[in-house]
Order: sequence, then structure tokens, then C-alpha cells
Amino acid sequence: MQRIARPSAALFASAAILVGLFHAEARAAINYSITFDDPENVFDATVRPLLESHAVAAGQRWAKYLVGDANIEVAIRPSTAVQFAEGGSVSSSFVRNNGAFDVFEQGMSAELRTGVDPNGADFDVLIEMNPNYVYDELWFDPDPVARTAVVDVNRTDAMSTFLHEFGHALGFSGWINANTGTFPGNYQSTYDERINFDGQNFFATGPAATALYGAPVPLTFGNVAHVANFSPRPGEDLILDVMNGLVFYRGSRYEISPLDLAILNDAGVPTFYLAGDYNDDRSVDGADFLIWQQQFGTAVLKNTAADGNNNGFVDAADLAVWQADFGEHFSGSVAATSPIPEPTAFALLIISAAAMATLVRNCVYSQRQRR
Ligand SMILES: [Ca+2]
Ligand SMILES: [Ca+2]
Ligand SMILES: [Ca+2]
Ligand SMILES: [Ca+2]
Ligand SMILES: [Zn+2]
Repeated sequence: MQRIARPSAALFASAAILVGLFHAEARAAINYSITFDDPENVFDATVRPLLESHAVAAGQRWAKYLVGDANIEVAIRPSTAVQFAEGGSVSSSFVRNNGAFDVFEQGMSAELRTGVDPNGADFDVLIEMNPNYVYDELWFDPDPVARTAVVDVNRTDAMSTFLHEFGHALGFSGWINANTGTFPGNYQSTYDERINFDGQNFFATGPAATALYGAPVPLTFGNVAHVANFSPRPGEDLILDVMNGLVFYRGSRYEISPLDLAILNDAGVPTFYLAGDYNDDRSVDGADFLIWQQQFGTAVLKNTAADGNNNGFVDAADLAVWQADFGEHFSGSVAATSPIPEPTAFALLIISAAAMATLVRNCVYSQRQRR
């Protein structure tokens, strides 16, 4: 299909970032159902409700920024083959041929965008988790929706992990070789399509991400479905992004960032973001000002509450963001799209094999104490 209209430069020039208006539905109504692919009951009756509640809370946190409706079936599977946790959509859907490659989007986004489940009754998203990681490393939030309790300094925030894995399921995923920039065949993902490898480093080059970041966005060398690198490679400023491919610090919360949403939008995922909308009702008005006023001077989780400039603190800069966005609202207008060409059986066959092969992603984290 034709790629959906992208946000104009003018929109990014202001603090208002209306990232793609794709769908008649003004809000994503996403229902998540969680199943456990765990016949041995490795995940016991104590931990299963925690995994389920955190997976749903993370999925709904993404839904705040997504447009479209979907029923997303998520399978959680214990696996000692993964070091910590790995996740992604289990299917890919053909979008179009770009002249050199057949381009595929992630199954979760395909369902969100089209309303059609690309793999029918099979689960859409698989999250594999090492049992030791679940039992000995993750910290489960007493309220995974509110996310206000202090995170155990000796553990990794489970919500951050689930947010990260859903990022992969939505669009941070592909087939590009993370060291050489080559492709295994004549296919790539909508995420791959935006990557430039300059011979040394990888960058996301889509227009929304580039405009927001001010330059092509450094992706993790060797783990390229992520942002950030340690110096001397570029992107050390992105190490605290939830989609970073380097490290999750214990005792820290990670949140979906505007940059994550821009990268996904460039990958054709119907994301929506309005910086000055502090109460998440997709309209910037007096109610958001009141929230800013109440929270003025307080530290908050980045990009939540009245932190419009994403610095983790509610201050005068966030008032400026609100002012710049004042009167903006999500219109729910439909951008011009053309029908999705039916994928050929051949392409689907290839891609499903490739998708299975890459389900074990390079999603390796080393947990560290906060520095
Ligand atoms: Ca589904
Ligand atoms: Ca399905
Ligand atoms: Ca609002
Ligand atoms: Ca701020
Ligand atoms: Zn990852």
C-alpha cells in the first residue's frame, strides 16, 4: 500500500507533534489477551497474574499513542534460550514493493492499521522470558498503570521490559544484518527501509525521527532494532530511551518517548503524539494547563504528566510546550491511502520462515546498577 502521509515539517517546527493521522477512529481501542505457552507451569500461579497485568498495562500505555482498533493476542513463553526477554510480532504483512525490496510491516501494526488480524486465530505477539530473569531480576510494580511506587534499586522494572518488547512488536524489528547492513533476501521491514548504514554506524533516517532528533537517529550497532550506542559511537544521549539496545538500569523506570513514536511513525505505524496534551485526551486545552500548574516544580517520569519537553521535570518549558500546542486536537481525519495489495503466497512463505528465524532477536541487555 501507499505509505501514509507523514507529518509536515511545519508541525515539527512547533512543539505540536501530530504524528500521522491515519484512521477514522480517534482513539486506539486495543484489547489485549494474554496466554501462557507454558505447559510445565514454569511461571507459577504467583507470577502469572503479575506478568499478565504488566503486559496488559504496557500494551495499553502504547495504546495511548496509537490510532486504530485491534485485538492483540499475546503469548508469554518461558525460555532458557533467551538471556533476559525477547518479544515481537510473530507475523509480518506485505505492504508494497519499493523497487528493490518487498516491504513488510509487523503483524501487530498490520492489525492496528487495517483492522484485520494477519494471522487469524494464532497469537499476534510472542514474548519469551528467561525464568531466572522473571523470578530473580524483574521488579513488579504494585500499580503498573500508575507507576508511582519506588522501583527496587536491585531490580529491573518489569513495565519497562514489557514496554520495550511491545516496541519490537509494533515496529522496531527487521532483517537487516546488524553488523554489515546487508539483507538476507529481497525483503525488508518498514523499519529496515528507513535505516542507513554508513559503513560504520546505523541510523534511522525517516523524516519524523530525523526532524525530532535534529539528525538521523543513531541505532545500536550489532543490535540495530534499537536506539543508542556507547561512545565513541554516536547516540550516547539515547541510552535512557526505553528502546535502547544497551542497558536497563536497575531501579529505573523507562517510558515511551516521542522519538520512539516518531521512528515507529516513519515505519508506517499509526502513532499519534501531541506534546502539550497532559491529560491524554488528545486535545490541548485549559485542563492541561491546570495539570501543569498543579505539577509545576515536580519531578515526573519523562514524557508523562505535564512534562511536555520530555526532561523529567515540570517547569516553565512545559508551559511553552502547552502554549505552542494550545487548541490542537486529534481530528481523526483519514489520510489518503490505497488498498493493500494482496501478498503473494510465495512472499508470505519466505517471510514467515524468515520471521521465525529472527524471532530470537539480538535483544541482549546487561543489567547494571544505576551509575
Ligand atoms: Ca489479533
Ligand atoms: Ca492473530
Ligand atoms: Ca488534554
Ligand atoms: Ca519538562
Ligand atoms: Zn530489544
